[in-house]
Amino acid sequence: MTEKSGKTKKPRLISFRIRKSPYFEATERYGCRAYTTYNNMYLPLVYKDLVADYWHIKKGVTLWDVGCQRQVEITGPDAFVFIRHLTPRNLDDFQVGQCKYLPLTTPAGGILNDPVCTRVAEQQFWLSIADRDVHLWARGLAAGYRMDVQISEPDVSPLAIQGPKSFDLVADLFGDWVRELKYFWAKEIDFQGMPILLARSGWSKQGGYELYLRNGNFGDQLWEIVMEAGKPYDIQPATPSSIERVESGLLNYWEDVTEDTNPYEVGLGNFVDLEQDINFIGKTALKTLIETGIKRKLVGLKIHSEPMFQIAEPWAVKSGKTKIGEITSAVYSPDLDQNIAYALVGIDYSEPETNLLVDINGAETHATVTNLPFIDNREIVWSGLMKD
Ligand code: THG
Repeated sequence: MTEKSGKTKKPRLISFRIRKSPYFEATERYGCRAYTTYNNMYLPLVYKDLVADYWHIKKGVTLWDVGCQRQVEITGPDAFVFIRHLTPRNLDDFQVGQCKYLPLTTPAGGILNDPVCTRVAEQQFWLSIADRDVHLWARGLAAGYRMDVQISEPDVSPLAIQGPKSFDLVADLFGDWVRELKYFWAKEIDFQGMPILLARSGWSKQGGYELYLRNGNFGDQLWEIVMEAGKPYDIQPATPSSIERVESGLLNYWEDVTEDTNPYEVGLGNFVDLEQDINFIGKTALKTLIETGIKRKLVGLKIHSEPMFQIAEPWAVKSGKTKIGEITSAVYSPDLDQNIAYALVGIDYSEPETNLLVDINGAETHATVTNLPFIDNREIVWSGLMKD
């Protein structure tokens, strides 16, 4: 772009084609320096720098625009039975107001998505999806099954408040009852005229809440109210942390989990119930997998090299000269002062303490298999309350 003066103006690399969340303007105003895309929306990546943002999540409280966690809403007389066909998880005890992490499987047993599902009402469900077009899958299936359901993407935009100080801040804002709200439970509230579903959840293990705003027009207002109330706690805007989530054992779709992986390989076997009556998609394939046994497993790796400040690639993992797997995520953990990674490796190499090599751009680096998660933060997340 050339202005009259002849000076070149820096182009703003924002496109109509990618959707903006109702918090987008706020994220720009608050200094977001880079975005990625997720469900065809902008997702903030970094404010100060990845390590500063990470420490703030671990020590303080942070506000994340996660509006890209789109909701696929399923309603109608067959909504519950329909949801039950999408997932291997047993939903017998799924109550209104509860959220459940719900891997969705393909007929071959691969993972199609790993949303959080909220039962908003008896026959109203939100699938808070990872980065993949679940509504298309759901519409096709509903037609094929001839089920009486409506599938839509409602005006709902999650905003996450994460970090150990989130409990005090959210209690200041919404009342002390939020301290008693159990992990993965939600409550509908009217907050200063804004319709919100407030859930105890979020993609970190530092404790926190997600506010599902049910009217995008209030996006900026809600952001500002939270930032203002957060001042005594030194709240900072941040983003889902690529470092914290690996420390804590959270999986990322398209990295650690894809359609090419199944729940047993990536440690989600506890979300599969083959005994239930429902003939969910992938049941036969998963039964066969259990009988034949899995050939690969997602493991933790400690990589013994200088702090790694580069974007990981699917580097080859080797035993001697033989390639036995691939890195799916790798970061430097400042807390552990250690490079940590997930790798999908042959089952024979998945035992803790196994010594392997990672080929990082041609440099063979020693690595050791380790148990997951790298850091067990359950106490912070549950904060003294039992999960169910
Ligand atoms: N919150 C909401 N929507 C989301 C995410 C989220 N959509 C996209 C993405 N994240 C989906 N993936 C995950 C992965 C892990 C978890 C949540 C969403 C998670 N898992 C816990 C664990 O692994 O310990 C709890 C699982 C359980 O016991 O039910 O939190 O973060 N709204």
